[in-house]
Amino acid sequence: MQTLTDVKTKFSKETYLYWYELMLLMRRFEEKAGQLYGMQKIRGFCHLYIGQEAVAAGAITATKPEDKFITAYRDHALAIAKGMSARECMAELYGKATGCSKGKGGSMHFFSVEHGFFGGHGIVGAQIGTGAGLAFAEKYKGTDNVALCFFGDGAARQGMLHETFNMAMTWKLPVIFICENNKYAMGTSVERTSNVLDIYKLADAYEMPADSIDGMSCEAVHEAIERAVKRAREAGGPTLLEINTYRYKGHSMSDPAKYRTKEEVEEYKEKDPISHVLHTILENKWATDAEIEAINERVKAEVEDCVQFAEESPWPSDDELLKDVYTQEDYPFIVD
Ligand SMILES: Cc1ncc(C[n+]2csc(CCOP(=O)(O)OP(=O)(O)O)c2C)c(N)n1
Ligand SMILES: [Mg+2]
Repeated sequence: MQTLTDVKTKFSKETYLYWYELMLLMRRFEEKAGQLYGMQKIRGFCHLYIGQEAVAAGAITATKPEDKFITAYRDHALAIAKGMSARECMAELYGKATGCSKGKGGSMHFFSVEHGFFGGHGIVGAQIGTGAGLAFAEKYKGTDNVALCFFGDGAARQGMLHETFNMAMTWKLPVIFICENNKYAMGTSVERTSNVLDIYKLADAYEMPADSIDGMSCEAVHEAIERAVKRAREAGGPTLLEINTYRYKGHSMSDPAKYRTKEEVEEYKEKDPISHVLHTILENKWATDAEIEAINERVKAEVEDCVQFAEESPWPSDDELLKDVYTQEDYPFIVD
């Protein structure tokens, strides 16, 4: 895949080709993860991002590598967007020692300080406060880096959001709050969780700039995040973006998704971001069918490679059990 610096020209041919390959990798990686889950190669929780890829793709081209990302448990695609390898991500799903969290976090807890990816969090809404903390650190250190803090429509109903919005505005922190409104929190629709259905309006109480965005469009996501990032870098403080998106699959692997109709799912699939980007590439004759096929093959090979890597990787050794957990430092006698 091209490097990020190659695609900075806004909406050039290179940008579209980058979006296409990146989103295809996210999707094929997760389709494979879904299959492997069925084969019990992957266990525990597993939440797929399929359908929401344009949010991650637009976010990455609108930011720089030094910016920090944090999200909830639906974290595979954002980690890949941040440049984490398919190998370290698949190995983490397998629970292997070569995984990005040494095989101890699993699907919900991808993490890489090196890539500016700060998780992967299972407690709904907890990462909203931590995301503001990441932004505080950047401001404290005097960098112009920003933090992108992703959370769901369900998380937007948590008290954590209000306390964080208050402090983030008071301190004008360089944080962009990104609510990925995929219409459901597990099986509960947005309409059943609040009187306020336009989540971006929650920012009004804190006089925080906010916008509502089409999350099936990489272009719209990129432009909105770019505006918010510019404001944050120039010490203008936070922004809330409600990005309207949709997950094609169930909440997690054990969700039969009976709370929505097939028609509703089909309606969103018509706006599929990968098909849309491919269509734009072909319409503009920016790539031949053979060139697209070469990208498809490259992605397929990368996914096959990461599965083989995960299969062949070792399990964490026994002495890893009490490393990187509070117990070791707080209660050192446990190790003896
Ligand atoms: C504090 C807390 N309450 C409840 C749960 C159980 N839970 C896990 S995911 C989820 C739904 C969250 O939905 P949303 O924020 O919209 O994110 P999405 O899954 O749609 O990406 C809930 C209630 C939890 N993990 N943490
Ligand atoms: Mg949701």
